[in-house]
Amino acid sequence: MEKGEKCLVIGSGISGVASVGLLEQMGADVVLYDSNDKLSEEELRRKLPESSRAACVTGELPEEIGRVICRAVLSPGVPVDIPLVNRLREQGTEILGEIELGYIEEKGRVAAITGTNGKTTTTTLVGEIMKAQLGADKVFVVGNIGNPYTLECTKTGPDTVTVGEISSFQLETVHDFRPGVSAILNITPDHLNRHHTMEAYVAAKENIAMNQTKDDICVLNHDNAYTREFGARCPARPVYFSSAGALEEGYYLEGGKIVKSFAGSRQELMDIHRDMRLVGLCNVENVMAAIAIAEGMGVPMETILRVVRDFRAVEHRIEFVASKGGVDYYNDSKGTNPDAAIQGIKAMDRPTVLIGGGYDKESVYDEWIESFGGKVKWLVLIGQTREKIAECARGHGFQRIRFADTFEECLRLCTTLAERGDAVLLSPACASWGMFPNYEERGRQFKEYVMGLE
Ligand code: UMA
Repeated sequence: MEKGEKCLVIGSGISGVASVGLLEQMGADVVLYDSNDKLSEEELRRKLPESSRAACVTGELPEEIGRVICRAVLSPGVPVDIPLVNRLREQGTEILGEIELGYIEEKGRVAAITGTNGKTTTTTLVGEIMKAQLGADKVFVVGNIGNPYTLECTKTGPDTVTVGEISSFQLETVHDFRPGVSAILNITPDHLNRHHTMEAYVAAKENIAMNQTKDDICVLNHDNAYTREFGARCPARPVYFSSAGALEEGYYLEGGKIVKSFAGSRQELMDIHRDMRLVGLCNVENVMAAIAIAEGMGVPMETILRVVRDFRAVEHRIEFVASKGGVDYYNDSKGTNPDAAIQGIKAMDRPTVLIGGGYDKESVYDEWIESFGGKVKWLVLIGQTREKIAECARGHGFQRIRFADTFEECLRLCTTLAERGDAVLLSPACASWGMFPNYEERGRQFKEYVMGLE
């Protein structure tokens, strides 16, 4: 980058603020812009370190600023087809995402994980495995997990590994990003309000491998039609995992054991009941993917299995909170789409009072409702989608529905409805936006409430 190059950062969340820092280190002349006109320029300024010389703009971006911009860095939450981005693209401004910006400064090896569900657990587990091999100071766990790549990339070196959880939003704006090992854990409908079509969503996910070659590895789920089919045309060498049946080549679940099979040699790696602390079939898949990714990164199997055996659930993902009054409370706030929420229900082994609803991502809820299978005794609905979900549930013959206007009212209602021996599960099948800044806050409020119960 040329010194003094005019760069625009769109979005003043954690990615935007970190991007400003990196661009300034690279010598750019930066404008931090946020389209939210409720934010003042002062508020944007306060998000930046005092040393920053970036200009801050909110609301409408004045045309004279837009005209002189050479590069625009998009935060993940900024759609690539909004009028401002279209205008910049048309005038020849280079458009890149925060992940691509971070990758420009990457000097080590990279493993990158995407998928509709399981990304956070798999990324965290791969991060732990890499740390066990290389030491914590040589591993950076970044991306959608909540740690911007642009905050860590300048610390990388030839002996470091970056493990990235990369969302479809982030993959829309990569150009040269090339992980040595990539993974697409699964693809089911999500974020269709942003990507508009399933084709566009799938294409964004596949971008994770677009610069890979046969020297690289792409770990794929053999049980998912989208990812299985991608293996045939993937530029990297595909390595499959499956929880549905034996594979000639790959990692699979058979008779409660995770098995590795390559070149005619079959090795039983672990017993999922005895050797794993994570619950649910989705987590068996996450573990198999993590094993495949870590092996692809050159970690000895002995180290991998040692870390897997000790690894516990990630916060907000089917996380057991506490047992109060004979009722078990589970926080699955990260169940932000129907498919993830189905995994939450599957992991329950008792009558369950389920909290659902939230921000409308134009999801379809039929399969989620069908997965209730007599286990869900009450569905307590909150947020923008509550009417839509209720209508869908009634259509499937499920009538035990209650509405709550606030999260607090919802939680009190759940405690009243749940009887000794039941579970209360927060697994809303929707994003938290509208009622909470993010799913973490929704999960935290749930846990705080539960811990405050007698
Ligand atoms: N904004 C604009 N113009 C727009 C849209 C947004 O100016 O057109 C502004 C908003 O007013 C706001 C800012 O952009 O001030 C927010 O930017 P952002 O939404 O990109 O949020 P960040 O804080 O930078 O967090 C992002 C990811 N957020 C999203 O993808 C929505 C975080 O993922 C991620 O952890 C973080 O970068 C670090 O990489 C969260 C998420 O919800 C967890 N991800 C989705 C998911 O997991 O389902 C994809």
